[in-house]
Amino acid sequence: MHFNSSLSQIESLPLTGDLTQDDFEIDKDLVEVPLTKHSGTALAGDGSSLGQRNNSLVNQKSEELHNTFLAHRQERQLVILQDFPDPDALSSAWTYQLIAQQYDIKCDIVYAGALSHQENIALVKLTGLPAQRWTLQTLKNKDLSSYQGFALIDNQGTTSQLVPLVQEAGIPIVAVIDHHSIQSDIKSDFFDVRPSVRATATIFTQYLQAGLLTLDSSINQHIKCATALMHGLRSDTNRLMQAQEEDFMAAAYLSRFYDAQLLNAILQANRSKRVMDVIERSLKNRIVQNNFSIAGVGYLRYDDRDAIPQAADFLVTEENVHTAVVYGIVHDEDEELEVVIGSLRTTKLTLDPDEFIKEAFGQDSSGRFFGGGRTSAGGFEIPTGFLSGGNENSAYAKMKWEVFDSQIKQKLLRLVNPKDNPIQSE
Ligand SMILES: [Mn+2]
Repeated sequence: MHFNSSLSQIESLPLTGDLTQDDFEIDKDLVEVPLTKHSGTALAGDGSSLGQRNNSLVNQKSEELHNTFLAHRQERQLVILQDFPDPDALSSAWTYQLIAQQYDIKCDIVYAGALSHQENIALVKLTGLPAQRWTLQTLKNKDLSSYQGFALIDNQGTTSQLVPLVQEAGIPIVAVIDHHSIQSDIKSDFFDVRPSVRATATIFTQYLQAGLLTLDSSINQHIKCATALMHGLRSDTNRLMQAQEEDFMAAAYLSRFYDAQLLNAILQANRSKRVMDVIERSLKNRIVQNNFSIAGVGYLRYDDRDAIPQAADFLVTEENVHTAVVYGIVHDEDEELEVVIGSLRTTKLTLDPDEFIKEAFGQDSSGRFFGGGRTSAGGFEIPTGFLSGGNENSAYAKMKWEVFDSQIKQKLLRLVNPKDNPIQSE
């Protein structure tokens, strides 16, 4: 794929950052101007460049989001993240909250699991990012009737334990903004899911550029939010190595506002000993076949869950390996929760992690896939169901691990070595 945007097209990107809180009539016009200007080009087909088509889509989506916020003025909303939110999700949710504030919409950013990666903890602490952990227990004690809607950012509701309960409480879904492949047929007032974009932070930066919020270098919170977005964008693009034109354009815009020193401080966060131990186990246990590296790491504490993607990140750096899959059984004693969690990382451009994981593990009895992905990364979660718990009996715990380990390996190796397919050979 090559891009043919000339400098003049780059310059023609609208930077109409003039939305003000008091003047929505003018705002609407501002957002509409670039839309009419570019819509003709977008429909032209052959002659239109990628840059222009994106431009027109961004303007259209920004205007739709503006109108959605207008229609929901003065509401209170929940912004629900995946159970283990990453920098892309956290920074994008914060941006959503800041944009929504201009419409007198108050947002609470919530996640059910834990901030497990050391960089995520550093991000939240150092920027003061306003995300709250709401366990299922917290949710039960909350008065949800004060919320008039909820938004899903960097997910589509399939990776959060909170979503089914919030839906049961009758709270309508207002917005879905994500870059993962379509995971379900969820309906919302505003829907912007673009799997071709490498980071949700890119989508949000585009909203900022289209004028939904004017970043101001003299506002500390804006600097911190821009830094968080830069971190989200970098971490979802493997430090920009998998970034494409629009991600670079977004990073270029953020470079005017972000605090490089603060970003450096976030990236300097050290791994805990337990994360190092999981990486060690993944190295010991890995099997490499057909350029796939597969490692089961046994049992992990809930708070160390993020060691799994970090181990996969590490295993994929081995010579002759293009794809790494690492998985383990994660248990949370407080919540009596036990689930097999896995991460896939690939540098192979032709391997679609979403397709691979769906093909390998299939769906549960209600038709829900055990996992999915985006460009170069994917993940899965398989409940241990009736087999969960009882781990104080070490013989049982060992047997259980061996069953899950063998079953996951069989399912993966069926795709890795189509010739060894146990089903076909019968
Ligand atoms: Mn993301």
